[in-house]
Amino acid sequence: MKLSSVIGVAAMAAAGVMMAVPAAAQFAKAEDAIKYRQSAFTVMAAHFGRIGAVVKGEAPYGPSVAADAKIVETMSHLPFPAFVDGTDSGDTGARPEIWKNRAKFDAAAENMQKAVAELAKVAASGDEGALKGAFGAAGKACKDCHDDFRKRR
Ligand code: ASC
Repeated sequence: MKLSSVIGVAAMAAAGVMMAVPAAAQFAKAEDAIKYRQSAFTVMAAHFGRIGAVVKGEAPYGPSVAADAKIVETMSHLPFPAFVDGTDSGDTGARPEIWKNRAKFDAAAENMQKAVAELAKVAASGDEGALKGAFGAAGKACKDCHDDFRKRR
C-alpha cells in the first residue's frame, strides 16, 4: 500500500474512533456536562427570544430572524448528548425522569428539533406571515419537554 493510502486509512480509522467515543467521555466531570447543556440552552433561548420579540412586534422583521432561527436550529442538537448518566443531580434543573424514561425524553427532544428546523425553514423563506405559527409551534415543543422533564422554578 502506498504511504498516502496508509495515512488516509489511518485518518479514517481515527475519525471513526472519535465518532464512536461515548458522550460521557467528552466531559471530564458531571458538572462540566451540566454546564455545557445549560450553556447551549442559554444561547438557544437568547436567539429564540429575539425571534419572539419580532413575533410580538417589539422588534422589526428582517434578516436577523433567519439568522437567529438558524442558530436556534444548530443549538437544538447540542444539549442532548450532555444528558449523560450521573448528571441527574447537582446544580441542574433536569428532572430524574429524563433517565427513567429516556425514550420519551428523546422523542420530546426530537419533536423540538423538528419544530425549530421548520421555524428555520420558514424564517429563511422570508414568509413573514408564517413566522408566528412556526414560532408558536416551536415554543410549544420547548414547553412540552419542560413540563415533563424540567424542574419547576
Ligand atoms: C423561550 C424560552 C423557553 C421557551 C419556552 C416556550 O423563549 O426561553 O424556554 O421559549 O418558554 O414555552
